Amino acid sequence: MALQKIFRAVIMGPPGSGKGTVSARITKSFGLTHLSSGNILRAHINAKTEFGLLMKSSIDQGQLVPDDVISRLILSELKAIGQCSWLLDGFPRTVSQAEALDSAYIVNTVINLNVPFQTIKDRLTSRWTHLPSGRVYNTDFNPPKVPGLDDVTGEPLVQRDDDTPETVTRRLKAYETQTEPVLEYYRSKGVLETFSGTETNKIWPDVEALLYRKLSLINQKVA
Ligand code: G5P
Ligand code: MG
Repeated sequence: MALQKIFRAVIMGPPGSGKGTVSARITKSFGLTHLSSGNILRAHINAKTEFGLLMKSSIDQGQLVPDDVISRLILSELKAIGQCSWLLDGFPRTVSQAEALDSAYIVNTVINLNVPFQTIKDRLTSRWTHLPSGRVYNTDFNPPKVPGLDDVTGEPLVQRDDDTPETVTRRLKAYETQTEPVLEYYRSKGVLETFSGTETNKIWPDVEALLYRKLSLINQKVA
């Protein structure tokens, strides 16, 4: 669908709920620019920047990085991509981050993936990632064509340092205490859309239908 007016969306959900997987489908179908806070942080760590090295230990321990640091980083990335429709994945993750985003942009829609914690724990131990692009695979759900290699570049896949069972438990705890209040924040603004389930393939048609509806409305307003 061609976008005539700028559309700004956020995708939320616990670690491993499928934000990256659904974002890739949204990008393909609707052409929004995808910005993942986790991918940006991991790119810094991979490039061994001073900033990345500072953030690495929090991330490896399953803790959130400081609000002011991540808010500044994401707002400057958004400024850099300019006037285009975007989908933010992994940010905001605290009410303070949501307020920082609000001070600069109006968010049109928040997609919330509500996936049970037990489903998530099983998924993350079998996730493989292509770090440079952020593409994700799963040995059960969407295995790469050649085991251990990225489909597009043929480069090696790695397992994330924060995907160990102990760290996943800590990330889920951080989600409950720090991120769940953000759902209430967006609910009270009337922009929250929740999709519940255990399988991305069953959730996806509903997400796609919602976005068709929202984007048609936006395009009609412009016409
Ligand atoms: P991230 O990178 O934002 P998380 O923890 O929010 O990390 P994560 O782990 O990237 O989220 P996801 O994107 O929600 O998960 O899920 P995914 O990768 O698409 O899917 C997970 C796995 O399940 C994949 O292998 C996929 O193929 C598979 N899968 C998908 N659907 C199905 C299905 O239907 N069935 C099956 N069997 N499998 C499926 O953040 C990382 C860290 O960075 C810091 C924090 O330290 C954070 O812990 N950080 C921030 N800190 C502060 N504030 C912020 N805003 C921060 N953002 C990042
Ligand atoms: Mg992700």
